[in-house]
Amino acid sequence: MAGKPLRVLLISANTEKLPDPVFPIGAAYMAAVAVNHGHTVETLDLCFLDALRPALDEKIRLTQPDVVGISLRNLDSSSYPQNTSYIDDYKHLVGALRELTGAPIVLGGAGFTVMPTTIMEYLGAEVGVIGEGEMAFPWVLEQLATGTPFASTPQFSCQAVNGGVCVSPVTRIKSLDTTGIPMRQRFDMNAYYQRGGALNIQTKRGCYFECVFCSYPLIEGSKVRMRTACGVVDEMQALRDEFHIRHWFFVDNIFNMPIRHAKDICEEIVARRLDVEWSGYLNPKFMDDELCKLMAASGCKAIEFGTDSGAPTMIENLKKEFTVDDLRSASALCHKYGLKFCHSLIFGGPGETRQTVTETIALMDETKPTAVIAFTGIRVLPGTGMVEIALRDGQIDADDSLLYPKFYISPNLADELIDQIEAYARSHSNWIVPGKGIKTNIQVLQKLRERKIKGQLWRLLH
Ligand code: B12
Repeated sequence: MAGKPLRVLLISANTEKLPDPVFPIGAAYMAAVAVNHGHTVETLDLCFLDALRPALDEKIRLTQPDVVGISLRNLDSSSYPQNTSYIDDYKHLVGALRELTGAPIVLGGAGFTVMPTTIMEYLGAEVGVIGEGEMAFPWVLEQLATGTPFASTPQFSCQAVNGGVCVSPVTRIKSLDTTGIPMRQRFDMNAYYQRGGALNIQTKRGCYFECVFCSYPLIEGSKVRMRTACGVVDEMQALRDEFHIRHWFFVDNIFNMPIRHAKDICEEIVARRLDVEWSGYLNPKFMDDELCKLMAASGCKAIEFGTDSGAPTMIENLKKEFTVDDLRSASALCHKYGLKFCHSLIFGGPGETRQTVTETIALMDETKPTAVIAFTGIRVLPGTGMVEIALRDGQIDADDSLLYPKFYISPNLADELIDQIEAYARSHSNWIVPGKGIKTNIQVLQKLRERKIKGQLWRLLH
């Protein structure tokens, strides 16, 4: 390490508790990387705080940080019409930090990466790290420790924004087995395990699909990079042995693609008789008998399919690369192996009509998922294909920063769609509609967690 070791304060700014509080795995990765580069790291998690200011005052007083890193996971709840934007809370946090310390602020995280320059302009930080932080964060710390001005190098590109700088690695990490594992102990694992029902773990990064609304390839790249099954299961085993963590969520964009990698992970869990339970996002196309059998044997208790629509026209319009038959056969395999599953839907995309809505609902009736999570309206994110479509259909302005959420709803339907979905969900007890607060009552969910129920709560629906 060049320069003196820095005192780094890492703040996880996420306070969202729906559908569950999720462990700040990105910030835990950053804690590990900073410590491994010789810095000292203190953390502050805003998720379960009653009040920000007293906790922040105390933390700054005790740690006297040289640098403050803030992990920004979410911009908003992405649900419509009921929506929560977190941007003003982040502004408030940065304002409070400015009153308490002169330490430079480094922003990072998935939410930040979705619109880095806009956030830099709004929050006014010294540095923002775009994308994965394992290479860039230590470099940023080194520049700060040595007082070196930020300038692009062959490894990092630097862009001046609003008096600060956005740093992005020129290439993504090739071998994820060398990045180190998250330093989870720096956050309250137990609180998340009790109140969120699981911890999270990553087996790969990247997504090579191009769904029209989706930011995943922008955040993690379009090339899929995988960890070895052995490395992943070592991580699970260590947490099981030391902290009795048995419930996991695989945070991969798509757990079962490549399908061979998913099978390797399941086989490794089975071979070690790990006795864990897990869930994750899956794609209906990459499902076969062998995988489902292995998933069931390795403790898979719940599958979330990123289905989005069950109507052939909409599947095409959203640029999803599977078919209605894939949805049928994936659902049938889940029934065969007793795997609880949910279809996550987004109604109102480009070209949605009453007819396509009816087709999707009919497919839900036919495939009989344990639960359906229905979003109405698409949160338009910069850099995705939705920007052009929303501009074309007059739903956003060309100069809209999209910092506060704008939702696209097919002009064929508008608000009538929300009423239709709401009415359907109210008469079908396995439908969850976040934008209408249907089955998202946080007190009810928390009561279930108090009864020590682990895993995905939608599994309990009928
Ligand atoms: C898995 C996932 C979920 C799972 C989480 C399960 C769990 N137990 O963890 C579930 C389904 C529950 C979920 C729910 C939600 N999610 Co989600 N989710 C994801 C997903 C696919 C992966 C997140 C993840 O864990 N990545 C792995 C970690 C290691 O990566 P990371 O946190 O980004 O950290 C890296 C970098 O960002 C960086 N970094 C992170 N912090 C910092 C800090 C500093 C200082 C630095 C330098 C770098 C840095 O380095 C890290 C390591 O490389 C992302 C999409 C994506 N590909 O990122 C969406 C994503 C994070 N989710 C999103 C949203 C909106 C939500 C919900 C609000 C949606 C909803 N209404 O249900 C909720 C909120 C839940 C909550 N309580 O916060 C958005 C957030 C952006 C936005 N649009 O606002 C994303 C980006 C998807 C999108 N639509 O664009 N989600």
